[in-house]
Amino acid sequence: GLLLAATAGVQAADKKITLGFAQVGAESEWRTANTQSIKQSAKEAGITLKFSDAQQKQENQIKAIRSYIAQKVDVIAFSPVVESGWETVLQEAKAAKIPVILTDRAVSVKDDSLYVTFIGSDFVEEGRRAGKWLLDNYKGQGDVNIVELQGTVGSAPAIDRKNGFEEVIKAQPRFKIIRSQTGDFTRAKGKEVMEAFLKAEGKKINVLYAHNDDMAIGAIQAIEEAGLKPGKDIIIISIDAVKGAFEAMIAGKLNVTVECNPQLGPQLMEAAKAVVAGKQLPKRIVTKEGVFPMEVAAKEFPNRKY
Ligand code: GYE
Repeated sequence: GLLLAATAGVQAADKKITLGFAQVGAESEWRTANTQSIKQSAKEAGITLKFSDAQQKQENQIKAIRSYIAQKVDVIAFSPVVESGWETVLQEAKAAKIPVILTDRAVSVKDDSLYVTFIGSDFVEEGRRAGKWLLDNYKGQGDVNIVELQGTVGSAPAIDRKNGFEEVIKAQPRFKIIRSQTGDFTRAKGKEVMEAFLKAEGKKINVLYAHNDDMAIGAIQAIEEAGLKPGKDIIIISIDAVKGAFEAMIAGKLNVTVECNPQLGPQLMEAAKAVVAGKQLPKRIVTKEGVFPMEVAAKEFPNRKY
């Protein structure tokens, strides 16, 4: 009896975990680094990973999650493209007794028993840091006209980064957001929307706040094509701190980037193992991040991992 029980225990501990992960897409440098982190750390943790790319469409993510339920994976994890509209599929996972871990982006659901934990950044705080950098470092006098490139409509980082930034700049009424539109977190869209901003407002624009580096990098191109100097004629603030942003800062074209760490893989694998082992997890696991202005870019660049 004892021996049998011990063997059963060993088998349970050794059983390979299968994790189904529904990724947002491949829209940015951040996302590419995030996907790499998840694949790499699954391998290192000995977890079998089923991975799908939703091409930034919620319906594709829902389909992927349903297929993971049908395949009876041990754990489902996903980075929800938008905040709302998840109740039904999360209830299906719960009914199938498959635990769900959220990574990177949050959902808005009334019943928080629909997921085990949410691992990711504090996007409101990132927006505040961007706003604080602006208030502390802006040199010019008079009104400050800001244009904003928002992330994907309805996504947690777009909503939160907007709110955090506005909360801080409200303290000084001369800082005004004169235009705000989505660039869907991509370079191509960031460039396109910045072109429209420049057409409408021209030299009135003092500052660009982009919800991610890729959109800022796209916008830098638009600004140069309009004959203006990015980083000088227009002060540029963005979020993520990917390598492309460091290159732009070293070239003097981007003024600051607020860090958002995409390397969530190791924490996710740890959480997946813990939940399968029946351990309790905190409802919220926050990642640690910094702020990098242009002046430190060259020195920091060799240390960057994504
Ligand atoms: O900032 C952006 C990506 O959800 C934090 O998504 C992530 C955001 C990131 O496309 O570059």
